[in-house]
Amino acid sequence: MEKLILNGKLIGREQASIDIEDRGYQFGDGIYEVIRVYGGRLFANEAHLRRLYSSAEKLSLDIPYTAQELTEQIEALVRGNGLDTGIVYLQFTRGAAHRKHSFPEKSETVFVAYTNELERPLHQLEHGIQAVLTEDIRWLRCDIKSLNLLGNVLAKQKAAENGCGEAVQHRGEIVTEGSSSNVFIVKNGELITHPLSNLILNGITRQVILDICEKQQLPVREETFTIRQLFDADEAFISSTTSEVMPVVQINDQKIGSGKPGAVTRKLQGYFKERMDQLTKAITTGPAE
Ligand code: DCS
Repeated sequence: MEKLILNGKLIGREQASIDIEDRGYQFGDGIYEVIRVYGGRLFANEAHLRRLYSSAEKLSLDIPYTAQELTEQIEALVRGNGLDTGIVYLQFTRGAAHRKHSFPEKSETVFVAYTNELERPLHQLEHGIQAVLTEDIRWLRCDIKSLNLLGNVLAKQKAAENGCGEAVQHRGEIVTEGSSSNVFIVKNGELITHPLSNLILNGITRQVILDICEKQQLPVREETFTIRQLFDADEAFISSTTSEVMPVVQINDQKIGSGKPGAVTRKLQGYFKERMDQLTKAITTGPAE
């Protein structure tokens, strides 16, 4: 039977139940993470947990486990479900209490984690995706990975209705991020991506890409760019846990660059794959514990 974690216990999915007055359910009062699993291993787990604790702190939400304890629980879940390639979804809410907006005096964090099988999107990674442009109507704390995702949901729905894989959001002239991804452009060999602020999520894939760029001495600017710069770019791509380094070859009716995944994007995909391979290789060649 498929297993999940409910408040620290590994149980069968059918055994799990959540109070209808859970504040996650009623207010979206909670946070989440999506961690990639390749070859049964957690990719960039430490960075995800760092962001999780940061989101929790910004919402005064208690996480009653250390990073070490959480990692052990998640690894046991992945093993228990025999997951090879997929994701782990983690969610923490402020728990159940009689419905009132302000924080309840007494409530206990409710923690749920489950796994899903999910293959790498190889076809799209090879050919790229199309995107639509949409106004960023979200709140002003997009740095918090909160359960309040209606703005993101509506943006992604617009993409789906237009047969596109992602919606690229903008505030005024400035491109912020995708509905569930960060956005990069390449111009004259240089990468540009929105700087960290309250307007975007500090994407873990974004962090990995910036680290790769530093190691490989690829020039990057963490600066805002405009819609016009996006359309004039040589290349564009989005980054996320599930999409990795995903070329964007067309936005609305306009091709980006040649209309094919660009050379810098390809190069980054290669380096990104190396990081994945390092992780999975560690299973067979890593030191025994
Ligand atoms: N920006 C937003 C709004 C996101 O929702 C995500 C990922 C990102 C950027 C990229 O962050 P990561 O590189 O850390 O994934 N959203 C997760 C989600 O909701 N599903 O998959 C990833």
